[in-house]
Amino acid sequence: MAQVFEWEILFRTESAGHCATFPPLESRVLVRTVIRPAACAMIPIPTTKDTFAMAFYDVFNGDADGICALHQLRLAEPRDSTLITGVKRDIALLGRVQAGDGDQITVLDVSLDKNREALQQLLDAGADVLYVDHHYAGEIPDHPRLEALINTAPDVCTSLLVNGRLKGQYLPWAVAAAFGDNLYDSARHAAVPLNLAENRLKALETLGTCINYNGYGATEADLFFHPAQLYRRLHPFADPFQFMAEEPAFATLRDGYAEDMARAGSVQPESADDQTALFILPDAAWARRVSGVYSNELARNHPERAHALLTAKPDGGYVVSVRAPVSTREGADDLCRAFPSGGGRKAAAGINHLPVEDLERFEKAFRAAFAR
Ligand SMILES: [Mn+2]
Repeated sequence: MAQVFEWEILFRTESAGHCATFPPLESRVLVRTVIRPAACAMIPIPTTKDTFAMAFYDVFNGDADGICALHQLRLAEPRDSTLITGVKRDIALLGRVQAGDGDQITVLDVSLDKNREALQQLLDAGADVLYVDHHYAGEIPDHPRLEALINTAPDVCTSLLVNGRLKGQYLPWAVAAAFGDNLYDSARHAAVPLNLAENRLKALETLGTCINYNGYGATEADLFFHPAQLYRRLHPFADPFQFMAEEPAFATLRDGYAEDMARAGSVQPESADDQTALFILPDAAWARRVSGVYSNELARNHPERAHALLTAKPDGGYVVSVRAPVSTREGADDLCRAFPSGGGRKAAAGINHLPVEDLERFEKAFRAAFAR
């Protein structure tokens, strides 16, 4: 009689300090060894076909919306997953996932259109994908292993979509995220059932703004916290007010934000009228961090005006943030997609690299796009 032994081996790495480039945090391998009575077969041979390993990947935008979407999902359904994220503009994230049969991938707040090829490959490899997003998606693949919750309406964000899926279980985080995505009306509307005093609502606004602010930068070196690290700091707190009171990361972001915004406020516009305003910020870490949130604030303070914020890059050219007028929330995506590295949403979009020689063409296209 042959004897069969089975071991389940658990590989595990500690989660602290790990980020996107690390291997899965946990995987299980089932090894079966058969020992037969014949002398020639006394050496145990693990049979690879019995090997079983399933991995979880959480892929998310490094801004407030991406982080708060994942936070809500993982409060509801805890998972020890590999985190794949980066600076806010780093949206081609799915290509970094190496997954196969039975692996579970959750993708939050990055355009499906920009991750289409990687998504198709992962689905073909046998992975299950939950995709929640509000950016331009193009055609959504029809695949039995893909669950897509995608809504590109200008007044929703990924965290609000996740909140709907979780039936409002962690609503304060979705409210903070909506503020972070500059969806102030949506945030206040969503917050109604919470019955918050105005100062508490304002605190959620500050929280969303600060987490969002942390995501902006050319590279992770510009950021106060790697978005995966910020997510891990925040994840122990189901209550956002407790997070703000107890976690020092919040004070770091709040102070950094105030300082960077004061610097940005002293920069005069290159051009400004009733319809458009264009600013150029210098090549500096503070400018790269603050450009996105500063353009959100400009957009709110001048709701009838479109805004373009260009931040000079060290090797020439500009990173561009465009905000459509808050009164219409339209046209930013079309404008930016007319440039090779452009993309985004109707209300807020950007260009990752605008060569210096394209500056004039951009200025013209920007004014034409929002002329009334
Ligand atoms: Mn978003």
